[in-house]
Amino acid sequence: MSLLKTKFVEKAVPAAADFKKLLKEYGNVEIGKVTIESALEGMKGIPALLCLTSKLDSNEGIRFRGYSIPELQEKLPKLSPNDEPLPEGLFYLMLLGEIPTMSDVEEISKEWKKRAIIPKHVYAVIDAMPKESAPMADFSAAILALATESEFLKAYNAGVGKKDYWDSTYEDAMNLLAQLPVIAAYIYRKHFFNGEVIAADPSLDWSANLAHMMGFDSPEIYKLFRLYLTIHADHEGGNVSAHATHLVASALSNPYYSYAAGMLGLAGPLHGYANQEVIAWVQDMIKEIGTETPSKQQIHDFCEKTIAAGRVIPGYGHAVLRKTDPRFEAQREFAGKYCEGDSFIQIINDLYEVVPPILGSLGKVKNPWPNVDAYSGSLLMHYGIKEAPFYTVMFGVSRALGVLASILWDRALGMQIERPSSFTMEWFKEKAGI
Ligand code: CMX
Repeated sequence: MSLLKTKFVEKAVPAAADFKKLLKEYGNVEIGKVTIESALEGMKGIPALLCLTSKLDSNEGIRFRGYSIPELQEKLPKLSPNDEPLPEGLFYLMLLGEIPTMSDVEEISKEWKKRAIIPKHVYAVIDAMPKESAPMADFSAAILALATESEFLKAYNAGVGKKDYWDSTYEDAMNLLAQLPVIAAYIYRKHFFNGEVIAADPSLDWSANLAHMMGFDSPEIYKLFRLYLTIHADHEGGNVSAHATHLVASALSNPYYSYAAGMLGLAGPLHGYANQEVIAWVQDMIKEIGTETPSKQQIHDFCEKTIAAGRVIPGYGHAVLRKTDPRFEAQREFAGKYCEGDSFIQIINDLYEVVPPILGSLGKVKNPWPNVDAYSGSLLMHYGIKEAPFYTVMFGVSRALGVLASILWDRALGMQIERPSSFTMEWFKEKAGI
């Protein structure tokens, strides 16, 4: 058994006993109240999910196992002191709750290289999708096609007992994480480079290899990919992609089905699709105003027009955050270091001044500040990755780190099927005293 798997089971066994004890002895302790608003407006704020991998504070932003993004940048293993952390290390941290050593990270890297095998029929499924299908549709279809390889499915069908579900789930999670960059790059090359595939370079890490297989090679791009794949990895358990993965996994669907469900949620405009919408929207702005260097007043007028048309400003607002997203800040810092003089990024920076007062003045937007998606596309554009419809796939590759670590814990703790109750309109009216 690999060191990571051994360490996971050493932690999982006592954690599962704690979990059972919590339920048995404290199961009837009340932990929050549910109002009509919280139930009918997306269940926001209802304490209803367990998430070990990360926690989101509305003012401070995300912490992964207690560590903020700047802390991850300082503490997680890096290839050189000025580099960004290796996401392999973040996976280790999210799974075990411990900062890994470089040798722990190298072990994971080695394993993922070994496991990055894609059966032929998966390529055939991607090839069969029409050119005009969205890259996220190809990505989800490919993940479903990969489910033929599911170790969980095989173990389940062979009659394995509940307490061992985590074992085959671990194998599936590790295989999927190894396979995803290969699939993502294949989809990118199919859509935008006539299907000319670039093979993985065994000397590169997980993130750099994705850039390489997409056709982009430079130390700076590799660094950007390490940052990108780190910061998008997890955002606690209630966001649509994490929750959808967890919900589907709770029915004992295998990790491929569960993660594919999460990806279909990520593909929505209010979630990960926003990273492509930001680019399309700024491009519309440039076209309409007729210059690549619009003034702040012109940007302001374009934003007002978007709102007046009943649309949202993509990349702004959040269901939980109430301040600027630290993932936005991390990317802005990267741009400040490496992308000076980029007029597109200048618009993104100007929007940061212009949009919050506009959204604030509407009186209904709970968070007028930017989220992760406001910046990410502009950085990719800077390095020549201009195909915005692909951006959500990159978000999805990163999100796999968090959601797969989480469903592994779901299996280890023996979590039950998720099944909240629903009520009729009459029931809600009666509760309201109407
Ligand atoms: N532009 C214009 N209006 C906005 C807005 C924005 N960026 N953000 C919120 N609002 C509006 C909502 O549409 C809602 O209007 P109605 O009452 O007329 O329906 C009102 O303000 C209240 O919404 P809220 O409580 O502040 O926000 P929600 O929790 O309902 O929604 C989010 C959060 C992210 C879906 C929303 O802010 C939004 O649509 N943002 C733009 C899309 C986006 O960037 N999504 C990516 C989020 C990050 C991610 O998951 O990747």
